[in-house]
Formats: sequence, structure tokens, C-alpha cells
Amino acid sequence: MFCYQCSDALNGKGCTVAGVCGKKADVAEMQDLLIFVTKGISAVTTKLRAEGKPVKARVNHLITLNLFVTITNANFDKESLAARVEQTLKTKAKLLAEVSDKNNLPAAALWSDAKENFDAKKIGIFSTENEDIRSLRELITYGLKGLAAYLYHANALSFDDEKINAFAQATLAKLLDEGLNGDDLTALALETGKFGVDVMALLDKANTETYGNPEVTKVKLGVGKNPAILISGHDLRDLEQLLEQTEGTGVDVYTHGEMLPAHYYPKFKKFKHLIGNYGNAWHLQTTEFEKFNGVILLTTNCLMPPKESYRNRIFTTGAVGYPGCRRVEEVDGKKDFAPLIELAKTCLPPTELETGEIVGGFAHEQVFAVADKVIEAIKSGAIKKFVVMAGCDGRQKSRQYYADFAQALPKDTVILTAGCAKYKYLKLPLGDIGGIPRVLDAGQCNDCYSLALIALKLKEVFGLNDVNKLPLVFNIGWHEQKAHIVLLALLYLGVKNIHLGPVLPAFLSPNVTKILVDNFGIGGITNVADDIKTLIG
Ligand code: FSO
Ligand code: SF4
Repeated sequence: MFCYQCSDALNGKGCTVAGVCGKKADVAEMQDLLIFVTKGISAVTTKLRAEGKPVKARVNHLITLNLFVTITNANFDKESLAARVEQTLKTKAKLLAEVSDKNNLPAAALWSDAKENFDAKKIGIFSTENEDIRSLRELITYGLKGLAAYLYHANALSFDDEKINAFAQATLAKLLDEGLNGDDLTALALETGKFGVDVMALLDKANTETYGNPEVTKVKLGVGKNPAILISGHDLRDLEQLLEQTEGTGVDVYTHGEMLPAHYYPKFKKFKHLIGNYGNAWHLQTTEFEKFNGVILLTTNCLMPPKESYRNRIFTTGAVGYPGCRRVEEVDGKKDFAPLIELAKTCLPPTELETGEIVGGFAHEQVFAVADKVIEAIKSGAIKKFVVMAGCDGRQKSRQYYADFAQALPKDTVILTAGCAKYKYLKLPLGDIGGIPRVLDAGQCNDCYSLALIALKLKEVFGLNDVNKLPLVFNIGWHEQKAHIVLLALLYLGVKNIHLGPVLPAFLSPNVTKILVDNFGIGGITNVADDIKTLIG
């Protein structure tokens, strides 16, 4: 195996024997095969579109989920990945029969070998020899995985966009094209960023039209006395169904990790048994899930290999999978959470980890509503700078940097955040500026879209022609591939001088890194004192 798609890549280079994430070699190779066949079917759907033949939503959704299941910390179940390979090959065979002109289709489009007969080296990352082409191809692939994750959530709420599907599939097909050079692929990476903006806009529309605009909300950290279900991941539709089915059963529901921002949506506030948020970011789950005592539902990444002690209380759904953990499948658009509810009733209530509350819900509409106050604070000098510290949290000790950085920031700065990165500083007593909290949480990682809208609004209000002239700096923590699509989206929007940590992606070759540095001013992090000087002055 070889995998270097996340910030945990072994020794900053790549995992070769097994993943630091717990992914076994055979699972990694099955994921490589799934990506290969997904590129193949995408070449076929792209050809069909070119011939004026529509591609069914069912096929688009198959491709989207294929990408999503290969994202870091999502699916560790080789059998379910192998089943997706088989399903993709069968679907591809049917689609191929519809193609009139099969000339010039790449080998992957015609490949139908049984899964036992594949050579991982021929289809995996190193099948591309040139390290810069490889680096750009992987950057785009990972961006598309992130895009697929967000598209999947929009699809779950019955929102879809043919242009995004067509672009993702055409781009996957282009990654098989030996004729594309570094310049072509760099342009394609930026175009992927454009569709990253589009997919986040689509998901924002899906979320806000379905659940209302996020409101500033206090979320409880303590626990109640009832047995409970903890829901983790990003899928709001799963939460909605779980809340409906647990209502009146005596089983409470708590959010975990990236599900925290669900509390900000008006539609979820009416569920009185949605008690609060339990625990912290994903990397602390092995101790926190143990203490939760109840049932845990993983709707998306980040799942860590569960300990024996609580494995029987873990359920997975959607893109997530782990051998031996029970699953909830969707049947006719519905998920039946009855087995979780019955098991939860037999469990002890959660052990309290902390008390108090946190405040969030500063998505675009809420910030626009207090825009006058914010603008006044900037004009008066009460707010000198906004620091975007969105992205991911992770297990590296070096990520303590982000907590220290937040604490060391001057008191006239405001942190804009989204994603699980917030857990490093959301609970710190950083105070407020004239009633504006110094940490404004917009929501999940996909809600970085909100942060982009806020920046564009400020640019408009101040009559600037360049977002980089705003008193706004970026110090982003990344972990997995959703962060890549967010990064590509920010680059597409023209944001420069983004600092990325705690390490630069292992898949960036020296030449590709140079392109990012020279054209976009992307940099890493050093230490808190020096970075405060560089970013804040
Ligand atoms: Fe975090 Fe995991 Fe949302 Fe990621 S829980 S690390 S970028 O999956 O998706 O922020
Ligand atoms: Fe390693 Fe990350 Fe790949 Fe897991 S996802 S195998 S930790 S690089």
C-alpha cells in the first residue's frame, strides 16, 4: 500500500505497511482499486454526455459515494469497498453498451477484470511516474473526494447539480489522460476549486432551506440522566431522522465532533431531547466514546478503529464502515434507527466530561445581521484583524500550536472558524469585543463557505477590489480531503498567503509546492511568536 492523502501520513511521507489511521494494507489497496474503477466509469459517463445522452442520478450518486468512502477515517471495511467495485463495474458495463463511439476511451473505461486480478502498483498512486504530475493528479483527486463528501450531503437533502456531477466526472476522466501536462493540471486544480465553491453553496442552500438559517446559540456541554445516543459526523439528514425516531422514547441525543453545529439550526431546536454536545474533536473519541456509555452513530468521518470495550455500541451509516460494527442502511429514502434506540435503552446515561456551554452559529446570515456593529468595530479600531482558523483538528501533539496561537492573539483580533479545528480554542475564555465574541463559529468544515461570504461582504462594504486588502489573515489546520477542497475553493476565490499546518501535505512535490508559494503565497507554520508577528504584525 501507499497512501499520503492526510496530515497523518507516516513520517510526513506516506503510510506503507498500514495507515496511521488504522487502515490496513488490503483496505488501502481496495480503495485504490475503487478510485481506479471510478475514474473508468467517469470516462464512460463523460463520453455519454458528449454524445448528448443523459446520465442518471443513480449513477452520479454511485460515483459520488465511491469517492466519499475513500476519504480518511471513513471506511475500513474491505468487503463493502469490494462490493462497490463490483457494483461500479456492472454499472459501467451497462453504460458502455450505450456509448456509440468507443474509440479513444481510456483503458480504465474498458477494464472489467475481476477484483482478484488487479495489480495495485499499476493503478495506484505510483502508476504516475513523474512526481509533479502525480502530485497534481493526487491534489485534484483529493479535492474531488472532498467535493463528493459535500455533494453527498446535499443529495441527502434532495439537492443536486448536474454541472457539478459532470465536472467531477470529466475531471476524474482527465486524470487518466497522459496528454495533460503540469500547466493543464494546475488549471484543472483551480477549476476544481471553483466547483468547490459551487458545491459548498449548494450544500449551504440545502441546509438552510431545509433546517433554517443558523442562529447564535448556546450549546450545553453537560449531560442529563437518560440513556442516550451520540451522533457524530456531518450528516444532518441522519440527525433529523434520529431525532424524529427517538422523540418520546426516553432516549436522549447528543452531538459529537462536527455534528455540534446542528444545534445552531432552528429546525433542530424544537427537539427537547437533543441535549447538548459531548466531547471534543474526533481524535479523542477512543476515551470519550468509552465514557459516553450509550450508543454511538457515525454518519461520516472521522472514525477511529473502535476499541473492543465499546465496539458493540458503534453503528455506522452512509460512507462510514468498520468490520464488525453494525450498519444502518437507507431503504426507500428512510433509515430505521430502532436497533440503536433499543440498545440505548439498556445502556447507562453518559458520564459527565465537562459542564458549561459554548456559543456558535455565526454563519453568514447572523454575521450580516450584525454587519453594522462589525463594520463600526473595524472602523473604530476595536477590531484590528480577523483571523480565519478554520479546518480540522487532529491527533498530532504539534496541533497544540493552534490553542497557543489563539491565546496569544492580541485582544483586538477575532477568530473566524468552521470545522473541527475549533475544538482547540472554542472552549477557551477568549472574551469578546463590545459584545462580539472573539471566536465566531460558522459551523462545520463545509461552512467555510460562510466565512468566504463574510469576507466577500466585507470587501463590498469597504469598497475594495481585492479580498486580500481586508484586515483578514488565514491560519488553517488541515487533516483530510475536505480541507483540500476548501483550500482549492479559497485559492479560486483569490485568497492569498494562506498558512497551512501543522504540516504541509506530503503529496505536494517540491515543484508543486513552489507553484503554490509563488502564485498564492501559501506557507506553513513556524512557532506562535513568529507567526503572530508575520500574520498580525
Ligand atoms: Fe473534522 Fe474529520 Fe469536518 Fe474533516 S471531523 S477532520 S475536514 O472529517 O470534515 O472537520
Ligand atoms: Fe496514512 Fe492518512 Fe492514508 Fe490513513 S489516510 S493511510 S493515516 S495517509
